[in-house]
Amino acid sequence: MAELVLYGNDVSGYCCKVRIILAHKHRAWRDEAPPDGYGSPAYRAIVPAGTIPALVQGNLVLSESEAIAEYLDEAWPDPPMLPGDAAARGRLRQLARFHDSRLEPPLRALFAHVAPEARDDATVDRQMALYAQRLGELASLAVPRPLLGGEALTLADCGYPATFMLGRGMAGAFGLTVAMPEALASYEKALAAHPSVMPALARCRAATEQWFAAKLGRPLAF
Ligand SMILES: N[C@@H](CCC(=O)N[C@@H](CS)C(=O)NCC(=O)O)C(=O)O
Repeated sequence: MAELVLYGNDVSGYCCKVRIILAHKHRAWRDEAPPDGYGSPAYRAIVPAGTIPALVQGNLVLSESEAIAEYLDEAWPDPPMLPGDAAARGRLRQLARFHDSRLEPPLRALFAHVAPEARDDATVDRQMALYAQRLGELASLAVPRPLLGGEALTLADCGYPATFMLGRGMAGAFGLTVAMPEALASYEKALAAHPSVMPALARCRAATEQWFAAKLGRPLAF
């Protein structure tokens, strides 16, 4: 079987998501940086969308972390990460998509505002309020037991560890606190302690700490 190559970087939460799934499926893979950076002509010659993460396996080139996630789950069904009947699977997909389309975007909108000299305080307040609102919506949508699908890690869980960590970093960078709904606080702890999550999250955290320190001109603990 052709080798799995993951194009990405360490700071991207979407790459972290895919690394968690690869680890949970006990897959060996090779990490590659996009040649000349993501979005470059050299990278687009390999991955037309120009985004990271992308998974390449022989002739197969996949971008979009959700497509990669579902491919990995179908190609290596053990352990199953989208278990249950159609309704259960629909709920898990809903929670996975909620991460990508609702929870993470308010934080992404703040990337350009972390450096103090480039910061717009009104944008920071608006996007951090939106992030807090979306955490509340997630707490209404989900019943972690302790993970979103119960005891076992599912595809619904894999985007959240890096984004919860990034949310804490953003709050720390702006001198704010984000009130984590109680159910999500225990969920975050359960995720961070999961053996398939820990290595990918540690790697993402180290890169994110460096990124914040470079933008802020000082170390940031979060
Ligand atoms: N929906 C995409 C989001 C991935 C994404 O936004 N990646 C960023 C880096 S974290 C990227 O490649 N940005 C380059 C661009 O948008 O051109 C996925 O799930 O893979």
